[in-house]
Amino acid sequence: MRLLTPYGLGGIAVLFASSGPERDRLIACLRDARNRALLTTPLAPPRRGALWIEGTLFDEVLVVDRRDGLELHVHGSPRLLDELALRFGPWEPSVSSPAESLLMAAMSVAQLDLALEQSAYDFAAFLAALQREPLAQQKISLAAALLRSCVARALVVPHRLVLAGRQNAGKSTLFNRLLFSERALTGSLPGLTRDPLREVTCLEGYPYELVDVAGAGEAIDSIDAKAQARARAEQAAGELLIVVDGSLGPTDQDRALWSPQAVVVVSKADLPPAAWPEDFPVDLRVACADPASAGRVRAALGAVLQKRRRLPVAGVIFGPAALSEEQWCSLRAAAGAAGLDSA
Ligand SMILES: Nc1nc2c(ncn2[C@@H]2O[C@H](COP(=O)(O)OP(=O)(O)O)[C@@H](O)[C@H]2O)c(=O)[nH]1
Ligand SMILES: [Mg+2]
Repeated sequence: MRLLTPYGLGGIAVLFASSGPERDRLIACLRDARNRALLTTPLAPPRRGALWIEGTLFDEVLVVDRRDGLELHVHGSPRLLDELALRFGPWEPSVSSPAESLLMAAMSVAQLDLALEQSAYDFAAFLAALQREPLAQQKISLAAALLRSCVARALVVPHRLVLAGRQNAGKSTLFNRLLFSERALTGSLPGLTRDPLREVTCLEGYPYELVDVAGAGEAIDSIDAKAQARARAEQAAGELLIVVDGSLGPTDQDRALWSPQAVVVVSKADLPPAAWPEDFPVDLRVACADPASAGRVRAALGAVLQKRRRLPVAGVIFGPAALSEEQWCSLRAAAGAAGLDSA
């Protein structure tokens, strides 16, 4: 049975049982308002019913009998869906390929272009054909597929960036601009950001998971101290976007956070700048206070990140590529078997 709506996100979930035994099994569990077997025929008007399983009323449902199967509208709670999955087998994916799922969920034109390009290929068939080539040719083809797939994966899997820097540096303001929304609380009061906030956005076509966390500084209470500890844990597990208040300059804490992978953004470029130490690299200077700066800030940071990650202009990649984890694993296994280093 397929789940046609996103798992656990809506008040109502739509399930689909295609014709045959799957449909019969479901119909056997349906009762009408008078507790009789629910009779339905393809293209009959939608009917209200009750879903009974093992003598228990599970849910009140809407039954839509379509030509190619039965649609069941149930309540969308994850708990109910899990119980139903136990009885009716695990949900089949409602889309048939990774390219198709990217097509449904694309957040940028570049992702959409990639999804359209990749849906014209059958990756499994491509990989099988490639493995029948003579070894020398196979190695060349696999190396090219690995390269394409690295770019494709960068277009599909959000790259995690955790904001870091002292309280009031402007982290949450930057986070909001990058998201085009007032997602995080901002202000001159220290300790405004507590639980880590995570959002995905596309910059120059590539997806990023941005994590806004509490800033480093004096903890005003035990809640703030815990928030700072959570921030350090997030920062230890992700690549850093260090935000430094340009009117104050970097602190020893900023220096301690720095690594060659970190991206340093100097905020408040509209204010008179502090003296800046020569040995502390800067990747970008921004003025974020005005929401109208969002487009500019997003484009500038997107370009810095794209260059840092050595990624091409986002879009089509001119050949079949691994989009899902599963495809990526099978490509790497094939490369390993052919004697290529795919790390
Ligand atoms: N002038 C100016 N003020 C800014 C800028 N970015 C942030 N601020 C202000 O700095 C203060 C702290 O910002 P916030 O984003 O909450 O800092 P956080 O503690 O690092 O998350 C707020 O009052 C912001 O309005 C900027 O680019 N220019
Ligand atoms: Mg904040």
